[in-house]
Amino acid sequence: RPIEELSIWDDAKAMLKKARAEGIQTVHDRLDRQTPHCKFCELGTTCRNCTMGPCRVSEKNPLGVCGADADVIVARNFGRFVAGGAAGHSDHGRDLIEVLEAIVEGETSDYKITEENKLRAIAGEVGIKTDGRPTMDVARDVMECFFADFGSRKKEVSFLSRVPKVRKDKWAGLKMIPRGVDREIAEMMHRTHMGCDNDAPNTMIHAARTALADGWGGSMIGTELSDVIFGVPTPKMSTANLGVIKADKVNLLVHGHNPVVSEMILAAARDPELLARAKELGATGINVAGLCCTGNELLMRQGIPMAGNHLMTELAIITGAVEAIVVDYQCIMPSLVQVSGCYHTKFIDTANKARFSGAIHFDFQPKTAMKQAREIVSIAVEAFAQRDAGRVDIPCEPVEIMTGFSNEAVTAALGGSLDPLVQAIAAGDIRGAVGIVGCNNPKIKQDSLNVKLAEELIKKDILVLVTGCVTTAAGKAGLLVPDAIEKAGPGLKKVCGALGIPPVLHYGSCVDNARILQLCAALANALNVDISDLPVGASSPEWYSEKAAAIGLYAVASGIYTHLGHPPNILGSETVTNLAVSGLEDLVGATFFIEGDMVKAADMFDERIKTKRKALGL
Ligand code: BF8
Ligand code: SF4
Repeated sequence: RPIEELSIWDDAKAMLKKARAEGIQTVHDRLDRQTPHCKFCELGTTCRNCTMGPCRVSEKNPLGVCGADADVIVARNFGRFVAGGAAGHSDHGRDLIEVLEAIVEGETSDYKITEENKLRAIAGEVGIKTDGRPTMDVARDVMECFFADFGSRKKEVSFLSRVPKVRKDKWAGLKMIPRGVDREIAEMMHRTHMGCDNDAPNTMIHAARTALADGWGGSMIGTELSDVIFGVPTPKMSTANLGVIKADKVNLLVHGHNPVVSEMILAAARDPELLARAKELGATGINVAGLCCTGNELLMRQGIPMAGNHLMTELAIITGAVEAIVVDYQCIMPSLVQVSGCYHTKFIDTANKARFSGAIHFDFQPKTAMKQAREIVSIAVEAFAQRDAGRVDIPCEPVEIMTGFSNEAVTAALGGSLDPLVQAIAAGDIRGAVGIVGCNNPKIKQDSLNVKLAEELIKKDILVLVTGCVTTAAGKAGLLVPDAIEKAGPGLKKVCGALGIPPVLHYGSCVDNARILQLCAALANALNVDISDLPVGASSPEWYSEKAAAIGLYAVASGIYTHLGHPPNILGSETVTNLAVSGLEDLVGATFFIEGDMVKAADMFDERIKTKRKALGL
């Protein structure tokens, strides 16, 4: 495909040209070679769950060897897909509990409890006594409580304390209450073994339960403990695009998801000794910039610059100015090792559960975190000497962005409560809110849909919250600065203008979609309604990952009308497809809708918001 069709961004296009000139393969080249994809896999009608198969079912051949039909096969595949995503987010959450454990057990001094107040607030919410108790005692109980949320001894995960009662009752009636994170994921695997759950709607209900265990369990724990350990995000300015990579500095990119590694790398990069060594080698400093979600985590809390989102990860290395790329896990294309190998770039992995052949490996542990982080930064610094200045091309100047919108920060900006927001919604200045979340997908012109939908929604006085890879998209489009109110409708312009905030708020990484869930629950509780009564929505226009599917499903199951730019691989089953795009409405008060045209998608949200406002008497 011509480069013009691959991305809306000049920095991406310049680097794609450079890649082609230098003979470096990218994700786009590989997609072209993989196209056309297998039709059965696209429809979800292929099954590899046992060795009587693999089977592919169709009109001509409607049953697998065991007798499973398209409905059963599609539901099972989708269920496992969602379980994969829930496992990713939740295992990330568990890693934060393990860091808390290391703090509580006195095994690390590299990590600390930074936000005692937040720790105590969370403890209160999950029923742990805090009055007059030492912080470490409270922390230990929080740790035990969250570890237990992963198991099977509880009737429900702890943060269901945040969910409006009507919603919980709805879930209870559907057997959709998430009991334990690992339990629901394991049960999903069990149900989809040959000869278990052979009723597609029933499998889909459990898929929703698994997703809820992610949203209100694993992800929420991940977000909340990250805040406790690394700080609650507050509004601040930063910059984005490939221009954040600096020709005169040692550039170290952090990529992946968990702030446990990247926070330490950032701290180590401020070490005066390492800085002195960088200067000795001719650099003016050490520049830590972010990619994808671990970038979002550091952006929200520390204001580091963002080099790019998912489809920029290969391209960032192609600038030729990256000394090291340090990864933890998730969404890290294995091709980055090869692309790094085309330059002086060191590719460093840090998690035993996410190793990359050909990488420099560190088994990163809380006990030794700072020491290891220093070694890693030192590798980056030494690599500066090997940089080939002739191959460096940094294609643009960075753009400004505003970040750091945690619920705590928003509440503080509103003067201590959500009431002003409720009033702005009631008055119709803010007609509703939509979270635009998720990824890039090389099948879609990079960020074309992410940006377009945000622009269309703010015009209609619909507040937009962004997380994950949509962040950099919105940022590069100039939507994450207060001046972007000029692109918003009159009501949104008035409210955001008065507060000095953008009409598109950066709410964090993908696990931080839990912040949006919490906000919705708080608004519903304030109005004494269900989440499905709110004039809100969610969207993932360019999604690709299992995690995005889990997010979409927990949003819908929580009562949030959710848009996808393209369907998951479920179209081979009418039963499953109909359930997703209409049947769930009766069960959970929301559905998915699939729409590739963002003007139409924005209109759909508009209609939905109108209906919901009317029902609320607004
Ligand atoms: O968790 S948005 S491409 S980086 S999956 Fe991945 Fe998608 Fe980016 Fe973050 Ni989320
Ligand atoms: Fe085929 Fe059934 Fe085995 Fe799947 S579980 S591979 S449909 S025989």
